Amino acid sequence: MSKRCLGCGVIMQSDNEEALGYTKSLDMDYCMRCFRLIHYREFAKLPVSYDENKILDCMKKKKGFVFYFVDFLNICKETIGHYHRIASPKMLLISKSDIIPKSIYIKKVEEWLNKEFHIKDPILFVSQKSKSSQKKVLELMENNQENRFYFLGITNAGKSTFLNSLLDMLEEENRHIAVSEMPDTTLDFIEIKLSFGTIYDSQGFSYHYLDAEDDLIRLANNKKEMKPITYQMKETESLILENLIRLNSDKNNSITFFGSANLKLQKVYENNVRLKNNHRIVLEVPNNSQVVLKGIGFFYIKHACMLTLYGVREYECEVIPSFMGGNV
Ligand SMILES: Nc1nc2c(ncn2[C@@H]2O[C@H](COP(=O)(O)OP(=O)(O)O)[C@@H](O)[C@H]2O)c(=O)[nH]1
Ligand SMILES: [Mg+2]
Repeated sequence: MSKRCLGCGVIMQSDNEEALGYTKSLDMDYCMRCFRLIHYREFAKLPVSYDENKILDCMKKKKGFVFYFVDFLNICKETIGHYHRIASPKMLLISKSDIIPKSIYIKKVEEWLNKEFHIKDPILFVSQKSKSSQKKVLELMENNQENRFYFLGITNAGKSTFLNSLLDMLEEENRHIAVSEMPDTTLDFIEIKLSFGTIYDSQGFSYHYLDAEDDLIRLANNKKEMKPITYQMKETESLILENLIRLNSDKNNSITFFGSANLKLQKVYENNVRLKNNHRIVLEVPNNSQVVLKGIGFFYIKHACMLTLYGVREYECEVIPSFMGGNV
């Protein structure tokens, strides 16, 4: 039987150094790509892009319970859309909940998810740091009539990290899966057999996250509670996020950034031309909206406006009603 890499799930091979799954010796547990990632933190980008229909089609043939992960910063119609397309019994997990500011009332976020994203099934907030969320998921699995559990969700949501925390809890840390700050770390289903059933980690659904430098994606990967900063903006001012995005509201506005504190934001005046030559889009933003920059974070925009963004494509962002303000 072909052997799968414990880190990313692809079938291992020792013939082609350039192809996925390469290992010098088939006795190893990890392919070369995962070995280098785990030991030297070297990340090799994928030569191919994956297709979410592949996972959805695959799930049609499988019987089991799905835990669907979306991290708090990437909640939007595209990422939740895949959840609705899964026919199996399922539960939505909002991951990386450790970065949610304590001032945000979780119940309100839950109501917002019910109302705006039509989530009927229960929702759970989970994180690598929350032992209670890990216990809850273990309990759900132990008391479930299914004995196959699929960890699906968007790429980089923290699926493999969460599974590793469960393995730690069960004192099975020698079976860790490869994780990284970059999307596309897990490449296929990885099967972990446990006493109460089998967990399958997956490659995850890709989505239209912002095409940014690797270093920036790493910076955007927040490991601490967020401290959102609110900017009182005049119509003549713009906000610049790193050297990536420029944003301007055509009216005086109050704009709050939710994202990694490692990302620098700067206020500039109209006569500053930075990033103005980049691709430009104009969005109609209603009162109390969130503009999600997929893969990076989101801006809360208090007042209705026309918002100009430089450095972003239409499909890399979404305007959604916010859980802040008076929407919920
Ligand atoms: N703040 C925070 N970061 C996390 C958490 N879980 C994972 N991460 C980070 O998110 C990135 C992606 O994690 P990974 O498990 O590879 O995601 P996957 O693609 O869904 O399997 C890594 O940099 C992790 O350190 C969490 O609970 N909280
Ligand atoms: Mg993974």
